[in-house]
Amino acid sequence: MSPDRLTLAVQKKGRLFEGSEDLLKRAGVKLAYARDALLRRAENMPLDVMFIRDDDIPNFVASGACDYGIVGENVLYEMASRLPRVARLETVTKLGFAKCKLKLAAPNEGTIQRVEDLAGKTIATTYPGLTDKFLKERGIEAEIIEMGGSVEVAPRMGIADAICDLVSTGATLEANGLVAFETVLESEAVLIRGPRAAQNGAAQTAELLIERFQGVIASRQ
Ligand code: PRT
Ligand code: ZN
Repeated sequence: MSPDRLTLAVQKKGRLFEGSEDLLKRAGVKLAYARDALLRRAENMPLDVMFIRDDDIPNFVASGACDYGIVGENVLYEMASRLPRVARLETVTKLGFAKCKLKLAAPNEGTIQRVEDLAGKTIATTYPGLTDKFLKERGIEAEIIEMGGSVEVAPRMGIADAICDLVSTGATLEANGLVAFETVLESEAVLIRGPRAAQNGAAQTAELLIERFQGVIASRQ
Protein backbone atom coordinates (compact mmCIF):
# COMPACT_ATOMS: atom_id res chain seq x y z
CA MET A 1 0.00 0.00 0.00
CA SER A 2 1.24 3.49 -0.83
CA PRO A 3 2.69 5.31 2.18
CA ASP A 4 1.13 8.53 0.91
CA ARG A 5 -2.39 7.22 0.94
CA LEU A 6 -4.31 6.92 4.18
CA THR A 7 -6.07 3.63 4.84
CA LEU A 8 -9.20 3.37 6.94
CA ALA A 9 -10.82 0.08 7.97
CA VAL A 10 -14.62 -0.02 8.23
CA GLN A 11 -17.18 -2.80 8.64
CA LYS A 12 -18.14 -4.46 5.36
CA LYS A 13 -21.77 -4.97 6.34
CA GLY A 14 -23.71 -4.87 9.56
CA ARG A 15 -24.72 -2.38 12.22
CA LEU A 16 -21.61 -0.22 11.87
CA PHE A 17 -21.66 -0.01 8.09
CA GLU A 18 -24.41 2.54 7.59
CA GLY A 19 -23.08 4.96 10.19
CA SER A 20 -19.56 4.65 8.83
CA GLU A 21 -20.70 5.20 5.25
CA ASP A 22 -22.82 8.17 6.28
CA LEU A 23 -19.94 9.71 8.23
CA LEU A 24 -17.60 9.38 5.25
CA LYS A 25 -20.19 10.88 2.91
CA ARG A 26 -20.82 13.84 5.20
CA ALA A 27 -17.08 14.34 5.55
CA GLY A 28 -17.00 14.80 1.77
CA VAL A 29 -15.32 11.51 0.88
CA LYS A 30 -16.33 10.26 -2.55
CA LEU A 31 -15.62 6.56 -2.86
CA ALA A 32 -15.10 5.05 -6.29
CA TYR A 33 -17.70 2.42 -7.05
CA ALA A 34 -16.38 -1.11 -6.74
CA ARG A 35 -18.86 -3.89 -6.18
CA ASP A 36 -17.97 -6.27 -3.33
CA ALA A 37 -14.44 -4.90 -3.24
CA LEU A 38 -12.25 -5.24 -0.16
CA LEU A 39 -10.65 -1.90 -0.93
CA ARG A 40 -12.28 1.22 -2.37
CA ARG A 41 -10.35 4.33 -3.31
CA ALA A 42 -11.58 7.80 -2.56
CA GLU A 43 -11.79 9.82 -5.77
CA ASN A 44 -11.17 13.17 -4.17
CA MET A 45 -8.45 12.58 -1.57
CA PRO A 46 -5.54 10.16 -0.97
CA LEU A 47 -7.65 7.75 1.06
CA ASP A 48 -8.37 4.04 0.68
CA VAL A 49 -11.20 2.46 2.63
CA MET A 50 -10.93 -1.22 3.49
CA PHE A 51 -14.16 -3.14 4.09
CA ILE A 52 -13.75 -6.02 6.54
CA ARG A 53 -15.54 -7.78 9.45
CA ASP A 54 -15.72 -5.62 12.56
CA ASP A 55 -13.86 -8.21 14.66
CA ASP A 56 -10.85 -7.88 12.35
CA ILE A 57 -10.67 -4.08 12.51
CA PRO A 58 -8.64 -3.68 15.77
CA ASN A 59 -6.07 -6.18 14.52
CA PHE A 60 -5.76 -4.62 11.08
CA VAL A 61 -5.09 -1.25 12.70
CA ALA A 62 -2.80 -2.58 15.46
CA SER A 63 -0.68 -4.44 12.90
CA GLY A 64 -0.36 -1.40 10.66
CA ALA A 65 -2.27 -3.00 7.77
CA CYS A 66 -4.61 0.00 8.09
CA ASP A 67 -3.82 3.40 9.60
CA TYR A 68 -7.22 4.03 11.16
CA GLY A 69 -10.41 2.09 11.83
CA ILE A 70 -14.03 2.60 12.81
CA VAL A 71 -15.21 0.01 15.32
CA GLY A 72 -17.52 -0.44 18.31
CA GLU A 73 -15.93 0.02 21.73
CA ASN A 74 -17.30 -3.39 22.69
CA VAL A 75 -15.22 -5.13 20.01
CA LEU A 76 -12.21 -2.88 20.64
CA TYR A 77 -12.09 -3.59 24.39
CA GLU A 78 -12.82 -7.30 23.98
CA MET A 79 -9.89 -7.61 21.57
CA ALA A 80 -7.79 -5.41 23.85
CA SER A 81 -8.36 -7.85 26.69
CA ARG A 82 -6.78 -10.59 24.55
CA LEU A 83 -4.06 -8.77 22.60
CA PRO A 84 -1.60 -6.28 24.11
CA ARG A 85 -1.03 -4.50 20.80
CA VAL A 86 -4.75 -3.83 20.52
CA ALA A 87 -4.77 -2.59 24.11
CA ARG A 88 -2.18 0.00 23.07
CA LEU A 89 -4.34 1.43 20.26
CA GLU A 90 -5.36 5.03 20.58
CA THR A 91 -9.01 6.12 20.42
CA VAL A 92 -9.08 9.39 18.48
CA THR A 93 -12.73 10.27 18.94
CA LYS A 94 -16.11 8.81 19.75
CA LEU A 95 -18.36 8.89 16.69
CA GLY A 96 -21.84 8.99 18.20
CA PHE A 97 -23.46 6.08 16.37
CA ALA A 98 -24.01 2.31 16.88
CA LYS A 99 -24.74 2.99 20.55
CA CYS A 100 -25.52 -0.05 22.67
CA LYS A 101 -24.85 -1.53 26.09
CA LEU A 102 -23.23 -4.81 27.08
CA LYS A 103 -25.52 -6.13 29.79
CA LEU A 104 -25.87 -9.07 32.11
CA ALA A 105 -29.31 -10.61 31.90
CA ALA A 106 -31.12 -13.63 33.31
CA PRO A 107 -34.54 -15.29 33.02
CA ASN A 108 -37.52 -13.29 34.29
CA GLU A 109 -38.48 -14.15 37.83
CA GLY A 110 -35.53 -16.51 38.19
CA THR A 111 -33.07 -16.72 41.06
CA ILE A 112 -30.51 -14.42 39.41
CA GLN A 113 -31.49 -10.82 40.01
CA ARG A 114 -28.22 -9.10 40.81
CA VAL A 115 -24.51 -9.56 40.15
CA GLU A 116 -23.88 -11.37 43.46
CA ASP A 117 -26.35 -14.07 42.42
CA LEU A 118 -23.97 -15.10 39.61
CA ALA A 119 -21.53 -16.80 41.99
CA GLY A 120 -21.11 -20.41 40.91
CA LYS A 121 -23.36 -19.95 37.87
CA THR A 122 -22.73 -20.16 34.11
CA ILE A 123 -22.83 -17.12 31.81
CA ALA A 124 -23.03 -17.34 28.01
CA THR A 125 -21.44 -14.52 26.02
CA THR A 126 -19.68 -13.43 22.84
CA TYR A 127 -17.54 -11.18 25.04
CA PRO A 128 -15.64 -13.52 27.40
CA GLY A 129 -12.81 -11.04 28.02
CA LEU A 130 -15.08 -8.18 29.08
CA THR A 131 -17.32 -10.48 31.11
CA ASP A 132 -14.36 -12.03 32.91
CA LYS A 133 -12.86 -8.61 33.70
CA PHE A 134 -16.17 -7.38 35.11
CA LEU A 135 -16.65 -10.47 37.29
CA LYS A 136 -13.08 -10.26 38.60
CA GLU A 137 -13.56 -6.60 39.53
CA ARG A 138 -16.65 -7.61 41.50
CA GLY A 139 -14.89 -10.62 43.04
CA ILE A 140 -17.39 -13.08 41.64
CA GLU A 141 -16.48 -16.56 40.43
CA ALA A 142 -18.68 -17.83 37.64
CA GLU A 143 -18.12 -19.98 34.59
CA ILE A 144 -18.05 -18.17 31.26
CA ILE A 145 -19.31 -20.02 28.20
CA GLU A 146 -18.18 -18.44 24.93
CA MET A 147 -20.70 -18.49 22.11
CA GLY A 148 -20.38 -17.22 18.53
CA GLY A 149 -23.91 -15.77 18.46
CA SER A 150 -27.56 -16.34 19.47
CA VAL A 151 -26.51 -15.89 23.08
CA GLU A 152 -30.06 -14.94 24.04
CA VAL A 153 -31.28 -18.52 23.59
CA ALA A 154 -28.68 -20.01 25.98
CA PRO A 155 -30.73 -19.92 29.22
CA ARG A 156 -33.84 -21.36 27.51
CA MET A 157 -31.73 -24.14 25.97
CA GLY A 158 -30.16 -24.97 29.31
CA ILE A 159 -26.71 -23.94 28.07
CA ALA A 160 -26.19 -21.23 30.70
CA ASP A 161 -27.90 -19.63 33.70
CA ALA A 162 -27.39 -16.06 32.51
CA ILE A 163 -26.03 -14.11 29.55
CA CYS A 164 -23.81 -11.10 28.91
CA ASP A 165 -24.88 -9.57 25.59
CA LEU A 166 -25.32 -6.35 23.65
CA VAL A 167 -28.62 -4.58 24.02
CA SER A 168 -30.01 -1.60 22.15
CA THR A 169 -33.82 -1.54 22.28
CA GLY A 170 -34.12 -4.49 24.67
CA ALA A 171 -36.63 -6.24 22.38
CA THR A 172 -34.44 -9.32 21.98
CA LEU A 173 -34.11 -9.80 25.74
CA GLU A 174 -37.83 -9.38 26.21
CA ALA A 175 -38.69 -11.80 23.40
CA ASN A 176 -36.53 -14.41 25.11
CA GLY A 177 -37.94 -13.94 28.59
CA LEU A 178 -34.78 -12.30 29.91
CA VAL A 179 -34.29 -9.24 32.06
CA ALA A 180 -31.11 -7.17 32.32
CA PHE A 181 -29.80 -6.41 35.82
CA GLU A 182 -26.38 -4.85 35.23
CA THR A 183 -24.50 -2.85 32.58
CA VAL A 184 -20.96 -4.05 31.92
CA LEU A 185 -20.07 -1.52 29.20
CA GLU A 186 -21.64 1.40 27.35
CA SER A 187 -20.47 1.37 23.77
CA GLU A 188 -20.53 3.39 20.58
CA ALA A 189 -18.50 3.55 17.37
CA VAL A 190 -15.05 5.09 17.77
CA LEU A 191 -12.21 6.07 15.46
CA ILE A 192 -9.00 4.23 16.35
CA ARG A 193 -5.45 5.04 15.27
CA GLY A 194 -2.63 2.59 14.68
CA PRO A 195 0.93 2.91 15.96
CA ARG A 196 2.44 4.05 12.66
CA ALA A 197 -0.43 6.16 11.38
CA ALA A 198 1.03 9.57 12.16
CA GLN A 199 4.41 8.88 10.63
CA ASN A 200 3.69 8.31 6.99
CA GLY A 201 2.89 10.79 4.24
CA ALA A 202 -0.82 10.35 4.88
CA ALA A 203 -0.70 12.25 8.19
CA GLN A 204 -2.08 15.41 6.59
CA THR A 205 -5.02 13.53 5.08
CA ALA A 206 -5.69 12.03 8.50
CA GLU A 207 -5.70 15.44 10.13
CA LEU A 208 -8.15 16.78 7.56
CA LEU A 209 -10.43 13.76 7.86
CA ILE A 210 -10.50 13.85 11.67
CA GLU A 211 -11.32 17.56 11.58
CA ARG A 212 -14.21 16.87 9.19
CA PHE A 213 -15.45 13.92 11.29
CA GLN A 214 -15.49 16.15 14.34
CA GLY A 215 -17.42 18.77 12.39
CA VAL A 216 -20.02 16.18 11.39
CA ILE A 217 -20.35 14.93 14.99
CA ALA A 218 -20.67 18.48 16.35
CA SER A 219 -23.36 19.35 13.81
CA ARG A 220 -25.43 16.39 15.02
CA GLN A 221 -25.46 17.45 18.66
O1 PRT B 1 -20.04 -9.52 10.19
P1 PRT B 1 -19.42 -8.74 11.29
O2 PRT B 1 -18.57 -9.56 12.22
O3 PRT B 1 -18.71 -7.53 10.77
O4 PRT B 1 -20.65 -8.13 12.13
P2 PRT B 1 -21.31 -8.65 13.50
O5 PRT B 1 -22.45 -9.52 13.14
O6 PRT B 1 -20.28 -9.13 14.46
O7 PRT B 1 -21.80 -7.28 14.13
P3 PRT B 1 -23.14 -6.41 13.93
O8 PRT B 1 -23.16 -5.82 12.57
O9 PRT B 1 -24.34 -7.13 14.41
O10 PRT B 1 -22.82 -5.27 15.01
C1 PRT B 1 -21.74 -4.44 14.85
C2 PRT B 1 -21.63 -3.52 16.05
O11 PRT B 1 -22.81 -2.73 16.18
C3 PRT B 1 -21.54 -4.20 17.41
O12 PRT B 1 -20.23 -4.70 17.69
C4 PRT B 1 -21.91 -3.05 18.33
O13 PRT B 1 -20.82 -2.18 18.50
C5 PRT B 1 -22.97 -2.30 17.52
N1 PRT B 1 -24.37 -2.54 17.96
C6 PRT B 1 -25.26 -1.56 18.25
C7 PRT B 1 -25.00 -3.72 18.12
C8 PRT B 1 -26.32 -3.43 18.53
N2 PRT B 1 -26.43 -2.09 18.60
C9 PRT B 1 -27.25 -4.51 18.77
N3 PRT B 1 -28.41 -4.27 19.11
N4 PRT B 1 -24.61 -5.01 17.93
C10 PRT B 1 -25.49 -6.00 18.15
N5 PRT B 1 -26.77 -5.81 18.58
C11 PRT B 1 -27.65 -7.01 18.73
C12 PRT B 1 -28.06 -7.37 20.13
O14 PRT B 1 -27.08 -8.18 20.74
C13 PRT B 1 -29.35 -8.16 19.90
O15 PRT B 1 -29.05 -9.52 19.68
O16 PRT B 1 -28.84 -6.80 18.05
C14 PRT B 1 -29.89 -7.57 18.59
C15 PRT B 1 -31.07 -6.64 18.72
O17 PRT B 1 -30.92 -5.78 19.84
P4 PRT B 1 -32.17 -5.19 20.62
O18 PRT B 1 -31.75 -4.86 22.02
O19 PRT B 1 -32.57 -3.95 19.87
O20 PRT B 1 -33.26 -6.22 20.58
ZN1 ZN C 1 -18.37 -9.22 14.22
